[in-house]
Amino acid sequence: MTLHGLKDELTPDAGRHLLGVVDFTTKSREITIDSSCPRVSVQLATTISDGFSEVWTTARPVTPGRYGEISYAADGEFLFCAFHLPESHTYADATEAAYADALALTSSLGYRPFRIWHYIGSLNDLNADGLEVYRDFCVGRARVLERHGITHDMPAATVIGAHGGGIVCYLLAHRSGTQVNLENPRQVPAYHYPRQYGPKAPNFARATHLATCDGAAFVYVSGTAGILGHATMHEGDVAGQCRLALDNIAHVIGSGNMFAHDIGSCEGHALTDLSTVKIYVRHRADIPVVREICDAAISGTADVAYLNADICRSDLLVEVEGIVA
Ligand code: 3EB
Repeated sequence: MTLHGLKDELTPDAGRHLLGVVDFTTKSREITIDSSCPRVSVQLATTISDGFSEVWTTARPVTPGRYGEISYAADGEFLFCAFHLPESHTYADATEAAYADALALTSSLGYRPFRIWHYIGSLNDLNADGLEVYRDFCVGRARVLERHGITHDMPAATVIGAHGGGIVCYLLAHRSGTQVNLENPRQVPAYHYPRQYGPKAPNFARATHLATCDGAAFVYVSGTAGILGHATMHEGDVAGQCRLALDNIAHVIGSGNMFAHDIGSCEGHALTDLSTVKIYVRHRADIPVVREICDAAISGTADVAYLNADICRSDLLVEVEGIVA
């Protein structure tokens, strides 16, 4: 995956094929399938020049398709799929239906999801029933997973606020790699969060290790915040939360945690091994202090994007996700 400036037409490098494109831009648009793969837009830029595209490519030719409301493309080994739910007063039912379709599509084609992103407008606002939109979304997701008997062992994920446009969800899945979903012993698994955070707990892993059929290995790190146990730490202190989020990531990708998860082939990683990073900052004015802390911790050659966005708990000020490639 690479991050590029926004362009109408994207040309993959020689020998590569586009699998999916996500534009972080000023307007939410319907998902299109042009130049043979889905193109998704997330309303998270303030000006066109702030915008960028997240571009997923593969070495194999890609076939696109639609399944109900889901747009997808697949190359026989990797699959990218996405859906968009329009702005609504409640989301649980629509989330349940679309998630069910996404899971049905991936499993019927023989793929297993290894990384999921969700961008949700008005994330911390209350819905028509007085439930926070994030918690409303969690109810819909939990219902599908319960129906499939999935209690844990979900892949890495992100849920972040968008500046508008309902819910956009996209995921990556693989067919014959080896996937291990990682927890962080310093953090309570999300599916065990107590009821104070909402009627249905979230369900995602802290990271996913993927050894591909081509012999490559990746760690996809979930959106990670300043949480220890299940509690938000450093309330009101964006620098403290940012350092803790980075510590949490260092712990998840480090050798001790790899060993604890029986990933024998992996010697563990450090923050400087992250090659692509997205950093979400609740208050735009906090971006410089977050940037100073992250730039000192992350490699200068990494692709790093800073976005002004809402985060799942209203007391969280910063969240960091990334990929070790
Ligand atoms: C947290 O650790 C912060 O609901 O799928 C991060 C990543 C968060 C994914 C999700 C939520 C989710 O609880 C919030």
